[in-house]
Amino acid sequence: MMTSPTPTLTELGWKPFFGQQLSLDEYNDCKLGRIIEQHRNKVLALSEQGQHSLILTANSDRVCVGDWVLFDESDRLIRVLERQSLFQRKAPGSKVSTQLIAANIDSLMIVCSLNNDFNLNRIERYLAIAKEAHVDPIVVLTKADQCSDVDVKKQQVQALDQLMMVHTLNALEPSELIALTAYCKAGNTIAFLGSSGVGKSTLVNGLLGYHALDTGAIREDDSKGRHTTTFRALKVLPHGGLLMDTPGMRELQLAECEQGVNETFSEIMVLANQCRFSDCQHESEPHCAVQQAITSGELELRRLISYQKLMKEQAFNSATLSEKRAKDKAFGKMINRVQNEAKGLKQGR
Ligand SMILES: Nc1nc2c(ncn2[C@@H]2O[C@H](COP(=O)(O)OP(=O)(O)OP(=O)(O)O)[C@@H](O)[C@H]2O)c(=O)[nH]1
Ligand SMILES: [Mg+2]
Ligand SMILES: [Zn+2]
Repeated sequence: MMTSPTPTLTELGWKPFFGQQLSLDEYNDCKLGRIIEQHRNKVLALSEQGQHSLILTANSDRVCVGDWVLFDESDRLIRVLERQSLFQRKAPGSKVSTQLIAANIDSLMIVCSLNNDFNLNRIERYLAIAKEAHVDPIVVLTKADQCSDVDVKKQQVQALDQLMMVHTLNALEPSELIALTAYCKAGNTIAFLGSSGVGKSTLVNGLLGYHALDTGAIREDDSKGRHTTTFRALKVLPHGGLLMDTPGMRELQLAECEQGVNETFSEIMVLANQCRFSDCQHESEPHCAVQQAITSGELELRRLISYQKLMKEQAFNSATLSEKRAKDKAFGKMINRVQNEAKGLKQGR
């Protein structure tokens, strides 16, 4: 494997936005680094001095890959700097919380393969989290070498957003990655998200020019990936730019993503403005511009169904989250009260 000298802060993606957040004391006394790897029990930061395995406690700020962090001489985390962008989802399974996916991302590569994984509804989910984070999405359709109707599928993706960049390629063919190198500008951080087995690690290796990350063959019976990548990692490109590889996601449930969903379906927003009722649900109300657009063929029914599904999902998850936060807050207050009362008793008050 190639070893490169420790990058400078600028090469790691440092921007004035982060510098403005530092106090003079922090600037003089703290160490500064970027989270480059996040494992189940370990978080690695890279500073101009090298790698640090950070010590976190139950009270530490939540961190995720891409974060800029301050830590002390013993590598104890002090705080996380305010993020310029953040991708998050509802934590998978029955947990009521959000999961931080990646921070301070400049471009998102939504990776989807042109074999059995191809799914427009899924791409719309990723678009919603990108829009919510104000990050430009780029769609990369891999395994073009295994698909007989590449142009049809590319058109379908382009139809989701005429202004979005959509690339089709064979990720195993280095010459086909040239189109993606244009995004790899010095200091730019690019995250790769998508299902398992679509070729995220293959793309990152190809752009790096060496085998930095493990890749794994997909299952023969159903073409699904085997979840080869198990942790998120940020890799510095030799010619500038940073690439973030992530484990394939089984489910991407949206939470607190209303604006992102609305922006992803902006043509429905435009139509909805023309409905007679301002609270039109676009179901059976009279003079519904959205339903009219479906009848005339201007709007695809799939788009409306997908929009409504994602909107409901994010609203439900957001409500559950705020309910839990309210409960936690009340519980915290109760604990404080009990502790204060106990103190009072001890002191004979
Ligand atoms: N034919 C072909 N195979 C590809 C292409 N991209 C990736 N592969 C293969 O697909 C398999 C999965 O690739 P990975 O890079 O491990 O996929 P991943 O998205 O990182 O998957 P996880 O780490 O499980 O999330 C590997 O066997 C790759 O060699 C492509 O464009 N064409
Ligand atoms: Mg991988
Ligand atoms: Zn309507």
